[in-house]
Amino acid sequence: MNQVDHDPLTPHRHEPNPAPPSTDASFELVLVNGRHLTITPHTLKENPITHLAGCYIVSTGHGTSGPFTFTGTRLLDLIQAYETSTWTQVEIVSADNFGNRVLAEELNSQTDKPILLAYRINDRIMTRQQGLVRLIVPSEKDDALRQVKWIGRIRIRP
Ligand SMILES: Nc1nc2c(c(=O)[nH]1)N[C@H]1C(S)=C(S)[C@@H](COP(=O)(O)O)O[C@H]1N2
Ligand SMILES: [Mo]
Repeated sequence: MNQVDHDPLTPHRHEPNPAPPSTDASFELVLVNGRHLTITPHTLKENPITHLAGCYIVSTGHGTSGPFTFTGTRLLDLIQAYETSTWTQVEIVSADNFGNRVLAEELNSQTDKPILLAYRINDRIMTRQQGLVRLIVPSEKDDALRQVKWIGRIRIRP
């Protein structure tokens, strides 16, 4: 299968890419009206800080590790900080074309274990190798298929 031609938002196989696609941890946020914003880890830190304890990385490549405490910005907080239009879902895609779709219902129903854009792990700055900026979906049970490392673009859909 040619990964470049593969739709990044359809189910993946567990073939984790171990190597960051670039050194730059900033990503694009695409709003419903088509506007593109650049979000850096520094920008994320201007939003409310959320900690998520007791998380595991059930990695197909490195085995299971954890528990970890991830720290970052709630995906919902980022959307609410910039998006003024009505939206139903969000696409999160890495620079190496690995992606995940998150629905508004999921974001609105997870209040004590929120979906996070993590930039710290166990209270240390997450390295680029570790996935900076890394999506954490606490409810997922599918061996880290939703833990998008190296987020490259977040697109909000109407
Ligand atoms: N950008 C990106 N994120 C990804 C992957 C990938 O290939 N690319 N693989 C996923 C899968 S299937 C797993 S098991 C974990 C592995 O995480 P680790 O490399 O930190 O162990 O990353 C997830 N996130
Ligand atoms: Mo995986």
